[in-house]
Amino acid sequence: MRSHPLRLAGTCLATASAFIVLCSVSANAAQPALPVIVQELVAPPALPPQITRKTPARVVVNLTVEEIEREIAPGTRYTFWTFGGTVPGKMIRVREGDTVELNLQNLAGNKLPHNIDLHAVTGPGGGAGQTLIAPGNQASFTFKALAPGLYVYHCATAPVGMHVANGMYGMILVEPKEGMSRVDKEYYVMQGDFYTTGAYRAPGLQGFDMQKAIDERPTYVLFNGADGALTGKGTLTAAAGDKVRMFFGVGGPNTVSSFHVIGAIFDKVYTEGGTRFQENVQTTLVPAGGSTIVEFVPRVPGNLTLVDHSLTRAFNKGAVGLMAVSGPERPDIYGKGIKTALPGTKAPPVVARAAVPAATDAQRLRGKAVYDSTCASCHLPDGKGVPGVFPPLANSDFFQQRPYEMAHIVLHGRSGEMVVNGEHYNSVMPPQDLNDDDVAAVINYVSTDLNAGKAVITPAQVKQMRQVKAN
Ligand code: HEC
Ligand SMILES: [Cu+2]
Repeated sequence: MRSHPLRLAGTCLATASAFIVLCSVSANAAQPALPVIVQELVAPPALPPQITRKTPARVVVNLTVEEIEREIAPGTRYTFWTFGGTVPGKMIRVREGDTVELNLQNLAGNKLPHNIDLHAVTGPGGGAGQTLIAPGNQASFTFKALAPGLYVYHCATAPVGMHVANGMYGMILVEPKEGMSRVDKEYYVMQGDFYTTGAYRAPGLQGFDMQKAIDERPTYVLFNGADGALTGKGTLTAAAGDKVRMFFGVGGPNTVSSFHVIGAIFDKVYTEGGTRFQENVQTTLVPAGGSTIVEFVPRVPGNLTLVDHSLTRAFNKGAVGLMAVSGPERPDIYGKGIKTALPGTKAPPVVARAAVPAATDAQRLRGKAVYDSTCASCHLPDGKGVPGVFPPLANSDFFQQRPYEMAHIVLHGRSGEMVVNGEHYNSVMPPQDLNDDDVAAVINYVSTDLNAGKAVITPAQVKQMRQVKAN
């Protein structure tokens, strides 16, 4: 696209109307061609690095639609439809004024047509029409990123709610021309609601339940497409004093998020992913198909917990994530606390204990099944836990001191300081939604198989214990 001044000069002389047309083309052609940059796509919660460029570019984005079966929860599988093989889809990062060349491939092995609608596009459909393709095809279209902001993209193929519910969303960040302030850590997290034929954490391969989706009764509400994506090995990290920036979006299709980080106050919230920010915010509301950019500085060590503050989603549908913060204790900011009984208060009544028969083979198998599907995601399949994050259940001195009482923790959850095998933990274990038989089976399994102990509790005792509030 080099300019040819001689030829253009000649053409401009032709006629009055040709003068206008051809000379405006020549003005375009005279601009130097934009440098071409191929976007490097990475899996969430990572994202492309901050842009240092001060001039526009043509950014080439190669996105592949992949329909893949994988775990939605430990022991539960689901067929996700994805942009780039991940939920959310790989994050795109460009600069205001860039021209984006979006190349979409629908793999031949896929079953359905798909497309992409990017909220960063100015124009009808956001690219949906240009990119609608059957399996085994590719589509390409370009758009100019006119306005800075954090934008959701998603599949817009009918039934759109179903394509989105199966994981077809991601985000594109259009950085303002002047760039963004430097931070120490950036993370990319998206919330989505999922509708499976079986109940929450029902094992095996689950189908999509259209009626639940229409009724807006999600089985799962998840961060980054899996129950436990941001806990255990997926726990986010930061050091005390780090400037943390989080790009948070909601793919939906239906729920909005009351996004909150337990133990942090957002210094800045770029509400709805736009240009202006609010300061000192506890919880920010993020619409379906919308986003927010939050910035905060963790100051004390321990685990921060990401939640949708519509809390049964967090504790009963999976919308929980962790950020492990390292650094020295700061009692001036966050005191340890002292707990004592009120004068004259007796110890709480102890639940009467009958002799516990040895577990049968069936009970032990049941205990292992419950463990693998419910506990292993945090405490790990071998029960060794994650130092400083999830305490070990295998050879745990804490467990062995009062194995019977551990059913309290499973029934009612637990939070706060604890020391297991000399290591400090200060986190949250949500109450586990299990029946009396399963609680007894899993506690006995942890006792016999992970701690070389004996069976310690019966379902009847678990039932009694449900009445007693945990402390
Ligand atoms: C979402 C993650 C998560 C799940 C799922 C979970 N736990 Fe925990 N668990 C924790 C955390 C975090 C702690 C530490 C809580 C604290 O710091 O107060 C903990 C503590 C414990 C403890 C006491 C400490 C120890 O290591 O002995 C026991 C016992 C326990 N969990 C048992 C279970 C059992 C049994 C299950 C499955 C039925 C289970 N947990 C499922 C996160 C989890
Ligand atoms: Cu689709």
